Formats: sequence, C-alpha cells, structure tokens
Amino acid sequence: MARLILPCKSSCLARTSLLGLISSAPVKRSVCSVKSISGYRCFSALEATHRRNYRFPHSSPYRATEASRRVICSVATEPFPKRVEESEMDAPKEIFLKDYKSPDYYFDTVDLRFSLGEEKTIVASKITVFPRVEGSSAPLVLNGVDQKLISIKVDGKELKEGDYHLDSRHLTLQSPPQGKFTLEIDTEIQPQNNTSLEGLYKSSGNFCTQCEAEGFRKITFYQDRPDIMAKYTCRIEADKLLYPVLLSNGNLIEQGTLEGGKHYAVWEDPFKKPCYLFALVAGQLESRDDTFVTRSGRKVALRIWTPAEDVPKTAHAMYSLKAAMKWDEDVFGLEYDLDLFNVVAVPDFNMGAMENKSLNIFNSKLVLASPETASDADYAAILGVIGHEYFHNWTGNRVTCRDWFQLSLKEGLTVFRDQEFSSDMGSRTVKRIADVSKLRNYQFPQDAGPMAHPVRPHSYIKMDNFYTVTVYEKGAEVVRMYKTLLGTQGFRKGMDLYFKRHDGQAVTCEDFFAAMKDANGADFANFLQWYSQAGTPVVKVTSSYNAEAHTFSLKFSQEVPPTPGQLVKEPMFIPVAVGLLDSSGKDMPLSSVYHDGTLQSVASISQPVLSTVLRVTKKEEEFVFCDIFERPIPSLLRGYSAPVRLESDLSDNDLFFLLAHDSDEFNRWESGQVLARKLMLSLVADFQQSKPLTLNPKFVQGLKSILCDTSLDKEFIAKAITLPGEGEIMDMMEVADPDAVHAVRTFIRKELASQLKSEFLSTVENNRSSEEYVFDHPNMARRALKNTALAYLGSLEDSEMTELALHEYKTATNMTDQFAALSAISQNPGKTRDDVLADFYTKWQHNYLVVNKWFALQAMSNIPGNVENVRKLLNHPAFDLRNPNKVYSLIGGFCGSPVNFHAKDGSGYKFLGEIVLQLDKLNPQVASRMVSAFSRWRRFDESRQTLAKQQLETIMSANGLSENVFEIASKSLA
Ligand code: B3K
Ligand code: ZN
Repeated sequence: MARLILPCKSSCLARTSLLGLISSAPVKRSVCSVKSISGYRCFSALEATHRRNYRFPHSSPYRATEASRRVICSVATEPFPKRVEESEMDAPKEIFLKDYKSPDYYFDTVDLRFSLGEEKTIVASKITVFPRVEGSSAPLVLNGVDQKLISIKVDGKELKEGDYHLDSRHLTLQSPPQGKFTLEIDTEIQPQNNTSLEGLYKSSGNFCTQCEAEGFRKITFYQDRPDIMAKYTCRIEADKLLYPVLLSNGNLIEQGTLEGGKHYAVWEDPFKKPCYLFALVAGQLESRDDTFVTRSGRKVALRIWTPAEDVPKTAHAMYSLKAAMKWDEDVFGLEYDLDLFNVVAVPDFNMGAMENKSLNIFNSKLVLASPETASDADYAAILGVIGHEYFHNWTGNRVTCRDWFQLSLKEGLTVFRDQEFSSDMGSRTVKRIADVSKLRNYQFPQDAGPMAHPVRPHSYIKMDNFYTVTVYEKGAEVVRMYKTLLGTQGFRKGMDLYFKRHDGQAVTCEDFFAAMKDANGADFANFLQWYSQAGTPVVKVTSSYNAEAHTFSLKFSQEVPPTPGQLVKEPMFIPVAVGLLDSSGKDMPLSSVYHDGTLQSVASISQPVLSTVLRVTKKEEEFVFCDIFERPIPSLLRGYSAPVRLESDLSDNDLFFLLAHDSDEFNRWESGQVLARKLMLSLVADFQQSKPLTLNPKFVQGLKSILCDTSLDKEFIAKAITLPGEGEIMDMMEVADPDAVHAVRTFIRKELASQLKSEFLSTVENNRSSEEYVFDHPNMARRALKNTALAYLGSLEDSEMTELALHEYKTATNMTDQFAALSAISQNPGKTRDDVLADFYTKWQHNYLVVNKWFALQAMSNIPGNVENVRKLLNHPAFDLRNPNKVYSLIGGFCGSPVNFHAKDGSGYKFLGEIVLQLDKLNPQVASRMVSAFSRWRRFDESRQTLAKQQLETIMSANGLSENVFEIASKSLA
C-alpha cells in the first residue's frame, strides 16, 4: 500500500511510513498530565540485568482503586487518581503468545451512550455477557485506564464495594452470575486532556477515537481483546452548535434535538466486531458525497468528512475509494456490506489511518490533495491507504485476529492487497520496485537489529510497538509468496475458502495457511517458519554450465542469521523464480529440472515456459536445468519472489547484461542496484583509506543507456538511475560509516551529473508540460524522470543549474514540480536556498500539510551542523510537539539524515534524546517511534556507540517513562 512514507528510518515509522507527522515547540503550550492512573514502576520483565542498572520510572504513581470506590454511585468531584506507594506500582508486563487463553466470558451486545462535554465526558455502557462454559465461576476481568468509575450494575442491581476489585488497569468482578447477565458501567473521561491520541480525544476541536490496538480501555471498562466480538449500538449526545455532526459505526437509526442546545444520534452496527474497530466522531464537519453501486445492486452512500474549507481537496480520496471498491469486487469478488461508508479526516493522528467498521478515520495527510498542494507521492499514498483501509473491511473486520500476535493476518494480507491494487492502477514494475526498496531500507535493518521479531511476534510489552515494517511489509511478502506458489487462481481459491470458513470469526495465521493449503491441496513444506523465525535469510547461489550434458546447475545454500531470543534457525521455504537468458538476451524455453533425485517437467505441451519457481527448502540443495544448449545468464529471484538477501556468483558483465536485457523488469532494476551497491561499497573502502575516488566508466555508460532508452517506462528509468540509499549501504558494512557513505554517494551523484549533464538537461527539457495536472501513470512517470534529472543537475552546485532549478520552481504549476525544484535548490547552502525556502513558507504558511513538507525538507538536510537549524525550527510558530505529523516531519526528518543524526560530536543523538523525553510525556506512541532511531547504535564506531548509548541510558533513567519507550529503549540496550 502506498501508505505514508516517513522520512525517519525508525522501525515503526516506516510502515506507518504509511503515515507520518507531530510537532513541538517543546512546550510552548501547557502540558496536561492526564496520564494518571496507569503509573507504574517500570521494571523490566525482559532483562534482569537492567533492573540493577537503571532507575525505572516512578513518577505519577497513581492508582484509581480507593478514589474510584469513593465515587461509586455519584459523579465525583474530587480528583480521581490516588497516589500509591512505589511498591504497589505495576511493572511493565511482557505478554507471550504461548500464554494465549480463550476468554472466560463473551459479550453479545454492547450499548454505548456518550454524553460529550468540554469538562468531562460520561460514557455509559450496557453489555450482555455470557460465560464460555455455562456455570463457570471464573472472575470477569475488564481492562480500563485513565477513567473514573462512576457506577457498576449487574442485572440492574448496583454493586457495592467488595463485589468487585479496581486497580490501575482492571476492574474485576470476582464472582459474576453463572449464566447470561447484563453489565452496566458508567465512567467519566476527559478527552480534551488526552494528548496520547488513543481512546477518545479531541483534534482541532472535534471529538474522535482511535481504539486499535488497546485504546478502547481508555473509553470504558471492557474486555479489550480482539476475540471479543459483539454487536454495538452507540448513542452520542453533544452540543448541537459545537458538534453538529455525530458519527459512529453502522447505520444511523435515530436522531433528534434535546434541551439545552444539545442533540443526539443513535448508530447501530449490524456486524459483530471487536472493540478496536469501534469509532466515534463529533464535530464541525462537512462532507463530499457520492454513491457506489455494488455488483449485486446495493447502493452505498459514500461520505468523506473534513472541515468545510477542505472539502474541495477530497476529490482524489473519493476517486480512490470508488476505485478500491470496484477493484475488490473484480479481483477478489468482495462487496461492501452496508449502505453507508464514512471517511473522516483529522489533523492529529498517530498513524496514517484506521479501518473502523464503516467509519474510517484518516490522518488529513492521507485524504486532502489538490495539484497545487499535494505531490504525486501524496496522491499515490492516498490511493494506497484509502484502498488499504477499505480492503480491511473483509481482511481484518469481517475476519479479524484472535489476538494481537496475529496482527499480520490482517495487516500483511491487507498490505499485499493494497500493493496489488496500486499496481493494477499504475505500473506493476515500478510499484514492486518501490515496495522492495521500502523493505530493504526499513525492514531489513529492523530484522538485523535489537527489535528483530518474527512476522508473528512471540511477545510484546506494548502492542503499539509491533505495528512494524516486519508485521506489515514482510508480512505482505509472506502473503505474496503464497500467490507466487499457487498462481493467481490458486491464491483466489485460498482466499475464497478463508472467507467461507472464517467470516465473523477471530482467527490465526495458521487458519489462513490452512485455507491456502486446503483449497489447493498444496504441499507447503516448512512454510510456516516465515511466521515464527525472525531475521532475513541469506541465500547464496552458484551456477555452473555443463556444455556436454547441456545442463545448467544452480546450487543454493541458505542461512538465517541469529536474532534476539532466536540463536539457532531452521531452513526456510524459499520460492525462487528463475529464468535463463541466452546470448541474445532472450529467455530460453525451460523443459525440465532435475532435483532431489527426480526429473521434474516444468513445461506444458502447449506452452513453452520461460520462467519457473524453484522450491528451495533445505540448507543446501541443487537444481539442474536440462536441455540447455548454451551457457545461460540466470535471472534469479524474479519479481523479488522471496524476502531474502541474495548473493550470487554473477559477474559484473552478467549484471550489465541483465540490466540491458532481462525480460523481468524488476530484475533489470535489481541488476543495476547490485552493481551500484558493489561500486559504492568499494568506493567507501577507498574513501576510508584516503584513496582518490574514481567512477567506473562502464557504470556511467550503463546508466546512460537506461536514461536514453526511449522504449522504457519513464518512472522505471527514474528508479533505475537512482542510487541505493545511504542506509542500505551502511547496512551492508561491518561498521557503518555515515560520513564515508555520504561522501561516496554525493561523489557518484555529482560525477554522474557532470558526465551526463547534457542527457539530464534534455531529460528536463523534454519532460516539461504545460498541461493541467493529471494523476495517471504516464504523467507521474514523466514528472518523476524530469525531477530525478533536475536533482542530479542540482547537485552540481553551479550557478547555471541553480538558475535552471529556480526557473522550474517559479514556473511550476503543481506541488510535485515545485517541491522537486525546491529540493534541488536546497541541496546547496547559500542565499538562493535561504530565499527560496522563505518564499515557499510565505506562500504556503496557511496550509499545514505543505508546511510539514517544508519542515521535513530542512530537517533532512545533510548540510553540516543542521541540528542547530532544526532546534530553531522547534520554536517556529508553525511547529507543535503535540501534532504527530509535525514531529514526524521535523524530528523524523532529522533522523533521516545520516550525517547529522549520527554527527560525530553526538549533537544529533543529544537532540533526539531530549525530544524523546519531552514527547513521551505527551504521546508515548510517537515518542517510541522516535526513540527507535537509536535502536541500531551498535552498528557504528565506538565513539558514536558511547554517545548513543548515553542517550538511551538517560532515557531509561527518566521518571515516569512510558511502557512504549521503555520497551524500545530497553531492548535497544539489551
Ligand atoms: N490498523 C491501523 C493501525 C493501528 C495502529 C495502532 N497503533 C491502520 C492500518 O494498518 O490500516
Ligand atoms: Zn492495515
């Protein structure tokens, strides 16, 4: 899915690379501390040694128990948190998959009533409860934090003290009735003070919710786990003027006015759902309305809600939604199941978007777009994320997860679905390249670091820390491998069986596996290892040709590196798509492969086969192609058929040949990348030994022929002439050297710009357009190529090129071109840069989404000493630490600059350390994303290690640290 791409390289960021965005003049505004009742002594369940070494958080140690009891049956006027002794406080608790137990009680119906107010909000819930086993005498344990209990009734009878137990995180009924019963709970919450942006909170004056993963427990006491699926009704009451629009899940069944300027609305959701899919929105919003008629004739009202002034910017989101609805019908036969689908855009949101049943809530960044204010990348992200959230209606909502360890069941699958959707709407090759690049740049480092975890994690402290590139992007690769193995029709059969078996259920990754397997009678060998083993497999391939026997052999060996808690690994099932090129560059027809003592035919009589999928399942094994009449050049892992690091014995000449001829376009790009990585690594070695840097002319020639090949897709060319990122190269080094890698990448870019200057200039010339902005592949590809060329030219630092970029900036008619020109100019420090940045801000200061781009561009700058500029920007009037988008732009952007974040003097680390502590008091989820940037500190030299470790230790010793940050920081130090 084209979810939001964050500039920072931290793990969670990346997916939510689906999203990206907060801010802070640290503390220009007063910070409210409602974090209250969940105070704890942060005591690692993970690492006994660290218990001794670190001072764990112990401030704000409040418990609700006594205070809450006192207010039972009456709305309390006294403050609800009560201070408790340190010894009483909770320690962060690690939760394990192996400990999963079915709930003792299920909920059938849930009736919620909200009375929304400025000072307080009252939530009344009425739940019908029934035991899993009739006659059970197990206690009923409800989750609940940051709320004041007002009253609790069982079957209409108010409970007294002693009938239940209340602690900082739970409300326990020791002996509930033995059969079905009704539970009524009234609580008070303060959404206006909720800066964590989970549960019920306010964004720009409007109420909204975010319940996944465990935010519902901040709204009311509940069994907050996804295997509790119930039917909900929701009555919302609020001031009519302040909150004219009242929304929740399902259908609107009643509305009316009330005394005192209030009004109400009642919503009923006919589908059972887990509480993480509950949503409520109340505020001053207007909608863009449209309809979609499903293939069975259901007329669905579509509404996208924003503040009135933003409604014109929702046209692309509406187009995307309708395209997604049609695509899911065409490709998977899946129809929408209600008469109404609402999308609400809010400016303060931790991630990109949320798939609440029939009431998706989105970060504004992923809804609002106009050609003048949004780039092609924004348009593509909106398409992908609107699709992603819509697709969740079946993969996530109708069939949900049994527990949070199964998150990839819905996320990996839904990312795969959004990737396919975007591919079908644009260019399949280009989309695949973008997705694989993301995997390499964000997921591979995570898989090789202290936060490495399997696609289905074994344990967590805070589930929110596991919305990662591993669960999402690697999870999507796992789903893609089913399709590679089964083919399009086999995969569809598996999906059909999955829905047939599990509609309305909360299930596991094994259930998905079983549906794929059973629908196809397939042998999936050890495929399930993909869910349980962390680490990126390294696959080595050597080839040999036997001219006499006319055979070509590929020998594979695989190794999965050790990861925290998993030192020894089993071999994986790796589907390797292969084609063999003859000397003219054509695919050879493949007839049969000898493997494991048998000769397997790969061709069908009617159709010659030009590519086949080898099933690599052992630590070492050989495949021998027969009837090969000349030495072929193998094209391996076509389309990137498995998420592995491939090391082959292909020579540079072979790679140049593949770059020029491979029929698999992904592998054409890949060959260029392998060559570039080799080149960059060897120049880094030269740089470190103070040798002069020179660029291999064959490499320049190779890129030139791609750049000038008019038969190629323009966006493909743009990708193929883009060098691997600095992070990718650092990731391949024994000791990461950000300065050397940056110097080398800058050198190659400049050298290419200088040697191919005339080609780049004509590329810019030939790809301008005075036509109106159109979001389609040919136009996006044209802009991508032009702007890639412009960026190369901008690296030349000569006045003629600066003039050119300035001209592009001034004449641009859309944000894609304008921002690309601004970026090209801002590579080089100086007056022009300062003037243009100032001009851009003046132009766009009224648009917070564009201002975030301006923050990010400056924050990511590699200009030496940029940390000072970023510190200044913290005090810019447009910045606010409480808005995630602004934080992701400025702080996340800064962490994306290897030279400045990893500055030798530790200034970048110090900056981030300070910010993390400020942020943690406001929004632990965002703070924990930021602290992830430290997680790979051991990859650097000793002096950097010492400086980064100091910051992590300072963070760990802070009072009142959240579990979110605690988990990342402690695992990073372990
Ligand atoms: N399911 C949400 C992510 C929720 C993140 C909770 N911390 C968006 C998505 O993946 O579709
Ligand atoms: Zn999702």
